[in-house]
Amino acid sequence: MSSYESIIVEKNNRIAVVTLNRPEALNALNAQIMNDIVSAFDDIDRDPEIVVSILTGAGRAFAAGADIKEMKDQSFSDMFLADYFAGWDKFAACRKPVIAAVNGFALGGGCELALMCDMLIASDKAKFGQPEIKLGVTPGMGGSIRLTKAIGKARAMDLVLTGRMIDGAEANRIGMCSRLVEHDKLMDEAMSAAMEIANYSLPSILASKEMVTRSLELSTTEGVKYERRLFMGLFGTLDQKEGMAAFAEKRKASFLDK
Ligand code: CO8
Repeated sequence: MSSYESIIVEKNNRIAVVTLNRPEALNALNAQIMNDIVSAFDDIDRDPEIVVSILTGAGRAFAAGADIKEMKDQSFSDMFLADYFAGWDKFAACRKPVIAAVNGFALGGGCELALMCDMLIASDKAKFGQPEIKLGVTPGMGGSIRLTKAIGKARAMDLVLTGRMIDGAEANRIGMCSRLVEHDKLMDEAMSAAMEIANYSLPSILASKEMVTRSLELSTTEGVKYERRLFMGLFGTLDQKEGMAAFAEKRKASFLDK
């Protein structure tokens, strides 16, 4: 357990669980919560004991968006000069996988934060949406790009232009999430996925995240080349030798993260 003002971080058995903890404001993303997340994930990225994280929210929201009360009186210059919310790019650049366990409202910046994560598991109480249009603005934390890549143009336009909310079942059906579970089983499901990942070798986990993430920005030819370089690079690790030897010897691999 570590001490941050607006989040809770628990680390155990190679897994960090990070909980957004402003339930009275439905975990609205203010500067404090962003700074806490940036600092926690910087620490997680450097921590050799941690391989994978779960990000979730306390109470009835994952995060109900950027903090509207904090933003409402900002001018263009205020936003532009402060590079308001650029910290989220640091979170999105975390090299270790992050599983979003979406427990409730994931709206606006909250939906965009879930989309920055690598795997997205939704509870049947989750509600997703990009309601910024109702506030006279647009998505501003990467939603127009990540949401469109996740669910396609027509569906992204539908959410961004109408501002309507969809439930976890619909989000799962249209490919925003990879798993939908009963609310009470959300953290068990996220933890079991994290434990499965945490069994593997860190170099191949990092390479997997890197290549899938980069694939969204590269052409097929460049992406395939990039993937092959990373794949070949893993033949320089002890864990590739161990993983393949264990297969040949019909035993469980014992990885060293080396
Ligand atoms: N910001 C600040 N406070 C919030 C937010 C928010 N996004 N969402 C909820 N709260 C607060 C409420 O004001 C309320 O506080 P209080 O008790 O002091 O009045 C408390 O949380 C509980 O909320 P409600 O009473 O409204 O709860 P309901 O169950 O009635 O409604 C909803 C829940 C539907 C989720 C409702 O709270 C809501 O519509 N919230 C706003 C959702 C929204 O519009 N989100 C998008 C925000 S804009 C955004 O995210 C842009 C991202 C890009 C920024 C990039 C900058 C560069």
